[in-house]
Amino acid sequence: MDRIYKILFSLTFSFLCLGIACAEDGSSLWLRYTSLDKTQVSSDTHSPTIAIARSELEHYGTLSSVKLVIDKGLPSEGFRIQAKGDGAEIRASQDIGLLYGAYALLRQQQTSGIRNLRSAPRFSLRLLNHWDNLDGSVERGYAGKSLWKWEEIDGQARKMSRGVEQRVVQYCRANASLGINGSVLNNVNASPKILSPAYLDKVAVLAAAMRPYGIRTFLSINFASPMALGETDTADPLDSRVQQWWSSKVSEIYARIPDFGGFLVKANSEGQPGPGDYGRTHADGANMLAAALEPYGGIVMWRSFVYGANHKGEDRVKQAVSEFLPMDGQFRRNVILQSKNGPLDFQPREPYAPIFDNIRQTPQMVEFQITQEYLGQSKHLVYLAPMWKEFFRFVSPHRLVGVAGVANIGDDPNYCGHPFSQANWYAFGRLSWDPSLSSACISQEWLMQTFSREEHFVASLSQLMEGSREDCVDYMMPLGLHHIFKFDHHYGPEPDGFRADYPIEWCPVYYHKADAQGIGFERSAKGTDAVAQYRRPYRKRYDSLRKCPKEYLLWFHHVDWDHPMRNGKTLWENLVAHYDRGVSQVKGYRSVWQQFESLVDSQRWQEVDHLLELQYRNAQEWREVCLGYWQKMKGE
Ligand code: GCW
Repeated sequence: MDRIYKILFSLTFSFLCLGIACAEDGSSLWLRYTSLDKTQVSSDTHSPTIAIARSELEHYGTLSSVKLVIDKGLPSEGFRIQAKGDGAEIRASQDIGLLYGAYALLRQQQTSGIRNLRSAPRFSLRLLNHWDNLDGSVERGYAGKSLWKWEEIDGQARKMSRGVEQRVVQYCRANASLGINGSVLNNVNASPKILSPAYLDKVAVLAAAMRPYGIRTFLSINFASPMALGETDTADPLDSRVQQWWSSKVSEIYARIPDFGGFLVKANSEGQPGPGDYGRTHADGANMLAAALEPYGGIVMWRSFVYGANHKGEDRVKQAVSEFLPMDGQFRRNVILQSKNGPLDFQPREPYAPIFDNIRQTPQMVEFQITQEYLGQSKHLVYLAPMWKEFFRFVSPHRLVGVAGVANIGDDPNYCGHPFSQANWYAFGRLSWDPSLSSACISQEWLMQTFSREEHFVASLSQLMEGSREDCVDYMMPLGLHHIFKFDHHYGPEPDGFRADYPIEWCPVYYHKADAQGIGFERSAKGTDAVAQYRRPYRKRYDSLRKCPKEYLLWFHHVDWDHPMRNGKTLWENLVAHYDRGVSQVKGYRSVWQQFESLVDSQRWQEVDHLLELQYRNAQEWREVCLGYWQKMKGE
């Protein structure tokens, strides 16, 4: 009897364990290491960062020993891994390099197996931009509320509650595992209150948690802060009281956060205040802040996303170059111009932003959007690495000092909403370290660590992910169409969108210009001449209706519905074919996913399965609404 009970007990116990193992909520991200407590780690120096490297390796390493060695000959932040018998040696010139090396070793362990590797980051600034508001909401966030729990200020500002701390630590581990080295904590539509002492105390607590993981803290600022906080009666950057205010504010920040990174600024854009309010230029504004930050080594990241101000009426995609080109050369050395990858606004597809061709003397950063504002939010499986790789085909990483990614992170259990949206955080981090990695290699790594190493699974899902961005372009807005989203939330289709009380640049009809004859925005020399902002050979190529790549066709040209395209079919037939292709691709996602039910834990499997069904229904809606509307415009 006893024995039977024992067997029964152990069976129930194993089922329970299995149950627990099955119930994954995604909170482990790609760091699903098994605790083995096997590896002996030695190092010749000690620091909080090295302590983290040691603990990660001691708990999760499979090798018998790992030696951590400081080697000043290696590049900044880089590392070298050398396999040695049943152990390995990690060398780096700084502590943070050793931590990066430790995570790289754990990644190898979960994917390719341990091998010798030398690695160093391509960009010195690899930042997440959080559009988090002080009321806890996240602008364009689809994964819950802000991870920072801004409500815990005042009495609570000096420490984080336990639950928050655990989530923040997991966030830091995830970032350090990719090499992300900075976080802008708050929305670019910034509240002046972020610079008040209570919030700065809170920021200092977050900064302290992030510091050992090599993550520097940055803030977005509101240009009118001194005035909004009631401390000056102007925010004119050339006014000495304003300059003085910023200098002392900056010194207040550095007193709390000695390694503070600097400011990100959205000024005179979409209603935000800026130097233009006082007849001053963006350079005047940026330089005033840069002067305050300079003594501490801080930087200003000034966004070029401005339209509707000084160049009102001009084709929106031309306005950044029109505004900033005349100022190139006027910025202080610690100012970086930060521009979105495309000239409009994070559309599923845009040509690259020509500001990267035009600005020569000011350091530049690219801003990608990890959160899928215009790509199905956290409801559609759309893997963004192919889009970012496409950008780097046109803009060489050598022209940039950094990359910023608008984060898709919130307080949802799995941080990102859709389980596959985690792949976009992962891919952003990997590409910010090494933009030459292929998007397929990144998705394979991610799949192996996040779900399963089973070969068929990895091959099938990585292929699906690889095509998902193009599929999204097809079911939403193929052939260069853009911005035909529903007002404001930007989730579904609204090609007929027009509201007289909105700026025209927010109305879909401004962008597609469909009429009885054809569709598309004429940006060739015959139209707004936006093509003139591009370098050769793109300028000519985009200007010519015949030579323009079909993926940008309706971005640069207004084309007749019956225009014969290279494949012998008319524009209209091609449009229909693209929408059909997009929808049928997404239909296929679910059958692929259903083959792997037994391989994936049930919670995440079901979540993805439901979302894929929703994505299919949404794709059908996009096709029906858009084709129906175009047909009406054609007069059918
Ligand atoms: O894409 C638009 C978004 C706004 C955003 C703005 C920007 C933060 O719809 O939500 O504001 O761009 O990038 O400044």
